[in-house]
Amino acid sequence: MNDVRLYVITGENYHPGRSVAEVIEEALRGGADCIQLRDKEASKAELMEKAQTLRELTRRYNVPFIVNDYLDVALACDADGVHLGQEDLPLAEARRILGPDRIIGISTHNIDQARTAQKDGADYIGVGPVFPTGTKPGRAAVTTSYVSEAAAEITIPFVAIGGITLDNVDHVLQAGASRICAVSAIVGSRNVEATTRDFLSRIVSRSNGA
Ligand code: 3NM
Repeated sequence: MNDVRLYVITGENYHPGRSVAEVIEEALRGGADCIQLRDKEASKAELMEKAQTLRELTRRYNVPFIVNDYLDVALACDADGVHLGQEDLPLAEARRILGPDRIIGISTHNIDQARTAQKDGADYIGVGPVFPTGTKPGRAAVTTSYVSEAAAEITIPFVAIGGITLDNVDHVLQAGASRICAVSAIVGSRNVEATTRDFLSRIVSRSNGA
């Protein structure tokens, strides 16, 4: 996860009438360098089909592929890893099932959760939601101050997530994030490839000290 700069998560509600494969391929063409399948509505069979499609696609672009929530789907499609929430299977059990080589990411919403995830052997953490977001309603925004805390203390890679758009991404980068994760601002945009490219150039210019 070290090299990841722009992590894109699927959100099919944001692109009615277009397939997840089509939209994610545009993000990959724009330079997304990690992809997560997140679908809280699909049946396991549907999820498996999407996972296989995205697995093939991400392999072609040589980009890590992560499955949200479901270890069985991740293993069955040979994903690179899983992403788990605070309420999901504990990290130690997930590690036992997945082995040492697959990536395990954990959502964190405060610095204590981040410390715990790091101590327990997470490969990366999510830090968010930085801003209020309709993609994960009902969860309070942690603001850029949690991004700064994580940047000061956490040594494993972290991705800032939640309500991040081209209008506010510079604040998140200024607060210390070097990896950005987004759903709606990318998969819901009119030109997914161009928007991905714009996000990436902001991230890269910030990490070059611009
Ligand atoms: N996890 P958007 S925020 C999936 O804070 C997810 O753990 C979050 O979507 C967390 O880019 C979030 O559309 C939603 O705001 C991100």
